[in-house]
Amino acid sequence: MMPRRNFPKALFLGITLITAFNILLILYRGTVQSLILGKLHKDLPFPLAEWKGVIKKLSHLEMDFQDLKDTVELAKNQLENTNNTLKQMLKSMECKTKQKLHRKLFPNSELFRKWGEDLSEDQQRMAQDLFEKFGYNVYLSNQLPLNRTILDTRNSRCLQKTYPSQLPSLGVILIFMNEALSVIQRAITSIINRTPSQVLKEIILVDDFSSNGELKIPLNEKIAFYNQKYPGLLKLIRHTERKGLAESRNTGWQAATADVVAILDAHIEVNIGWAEPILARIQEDHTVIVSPVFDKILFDTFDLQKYALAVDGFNWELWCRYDSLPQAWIDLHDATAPVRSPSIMGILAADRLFLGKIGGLDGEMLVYGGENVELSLRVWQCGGKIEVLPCTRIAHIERHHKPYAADLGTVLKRNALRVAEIWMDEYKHMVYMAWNVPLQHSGIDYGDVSSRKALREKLKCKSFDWYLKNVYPILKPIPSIVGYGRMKNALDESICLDQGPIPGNTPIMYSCHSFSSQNVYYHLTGQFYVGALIAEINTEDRCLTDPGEGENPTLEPCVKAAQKGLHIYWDFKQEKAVINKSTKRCLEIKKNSAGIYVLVLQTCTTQVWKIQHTIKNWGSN
Ligand SMILES: *[C@@H]1O[C@H](CO)[C@@H](O)[C@H](O)[C@H]1NC(C)=O
Ligand SMILES: *[C@@H]1O[C@H](CO)[C@@H](O)[C@H](O)[C@H]1NC(C)=O
Ligand SMILES: [Mn+2]
Repeated sequence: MMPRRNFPKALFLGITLITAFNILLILYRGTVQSLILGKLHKDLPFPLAEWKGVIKKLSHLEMDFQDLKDTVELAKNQLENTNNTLKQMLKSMECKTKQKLHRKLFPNSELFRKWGEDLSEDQQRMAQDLFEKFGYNVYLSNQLPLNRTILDTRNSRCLQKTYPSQLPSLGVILIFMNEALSVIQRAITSIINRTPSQVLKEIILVDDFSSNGELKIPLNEKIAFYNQKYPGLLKLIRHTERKGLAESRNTGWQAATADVVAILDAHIEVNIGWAEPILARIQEDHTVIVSPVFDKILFDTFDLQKYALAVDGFNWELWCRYDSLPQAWIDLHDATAPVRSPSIMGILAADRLFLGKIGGLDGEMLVYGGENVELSLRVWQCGGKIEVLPCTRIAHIERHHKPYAADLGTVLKRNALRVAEIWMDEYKHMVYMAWNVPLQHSGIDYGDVSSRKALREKLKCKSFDWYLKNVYPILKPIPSIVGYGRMKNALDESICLDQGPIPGNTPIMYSCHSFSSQNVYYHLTGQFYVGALIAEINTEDRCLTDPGEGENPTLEPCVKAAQKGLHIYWDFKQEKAVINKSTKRCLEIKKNSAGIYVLVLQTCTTQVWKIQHTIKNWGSN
């Protein structure tokens, strides 16, 4: 439907442009003429008004006339030039207009939102195909120089830093699965060009069983070509079955021989001076695991977007995110100083032997997601530390979509439970609750954790409680939750309590689904959290509230609501009423004029509620 509608639109745009241009041309000619007249006036030895008087000065007449003739000649030439320029402009404009008239074949594709105006239909088809397959603009990548210059995003104080002349050697591991060849080559080129050759010992490519043809013989040929120029620098290891990101990283680590390993994605470009801070810091302290600062390579234009310095954190689903800089670091007033970080994003650099000693990556983590948190907890709890180095910047392509994982959520959940089981002790229930999974008989197979637990024993690692208190106090465990999950009224079990539209603070009843907007958490204290579990210091969960007037409940930030004296405490037992004993008002549902159930606060009838999961036998009596 869209392409057909779009064609007349483009035509109309073209005609409008041409018309507008003609009008401009007329105006422009007018302007040119008045400019020339202006010049004539200026070049005349007297103002026009005195012209008559001038003519009388016969001795000067001939000279003046010659002067005037020259000026007119000049003006004529200029006008001709201008006309030619205009003609050229018009021609190129017609050209552009014609190009714009290429039918947009994929008007809804994110790829063409800011890019690809001039592509023919065939080119559009090719670019869109590649985009769908890879999640970024391979068509463009194939045209960009492999050694392109990117913006140096470091703080200027990084440029004044000096590093020891003797640094440990560096091995770079690039892992990939069906990455575009030109993207991998650009990563390799950036590493070779931006790492001091005396420290760069090896680049190890790990192919996690790609199926793309161009990663077979063509990649072998490219590697042979690099190794001709830099003998022995590149190694390629190929998995013969898909093993996932964590195992690929381990494969690279096993093949490495350098003092320090940097384990990177293959869709990156390292920036100037990236390696020296890593090597110097790990030389100082071999227990530091380094996280670089990422910048973003846009998936469509491949432009670089600078990211602000931040630390790497995660939420109770163990999904990564950025947190603000710690006050202790800000107080140092040194933009180049390492920043203590609770976690890594994925990409890391480490002392090769230290990384091995603490167990590399957990190879049982599937596909991707959560493996970074697993390593982070292990590093901190088992005697290491994680730091973000502000002067180490790596540009990273953020895919528009991840072609290799249609249902990433299932894997993320499974990996998160695995991390919780191994590392999070009595706090593991927070992860279960955030994912809305029952504590017992979850039905989720998180694999065998015995060897990882044995490793934890062997390394005499600290508790998660220690980690929360000393490394990541932002996460706030909530021991008072006794019931969680979907909240249903016995009148109609196909609808669930739901946080309602965002923005907004009006809870609703809505057809039950599996998204976190229908998560409900009931506390022994009587609060109901509604929506995705946050449980953090700086961001508040929202509480079901009796606003005191009217019949509709609201959602209010819990702590603020409590401070304001709003009514957020409810009596509830499994399969009983949700009731305020003092006011005798109950949370109930009733059909509105359209026949749809809505939430109301009213004098209790006999309605009862059921919450999906209960904890510690709560509500059983
Ligand atoms: C990239 O390589 C080409 C060919 O070797 C060279 O001419 C060009 O200057 C290089 N560009 C940069 C930014 O290094
Ligand atoms: C129940 O009513 C009492 C008395 O008005 C009030 O203090 C309390 O906050 C109310 N609770 C809720 C959940 O409305
Ligand atoms: Mn990546």
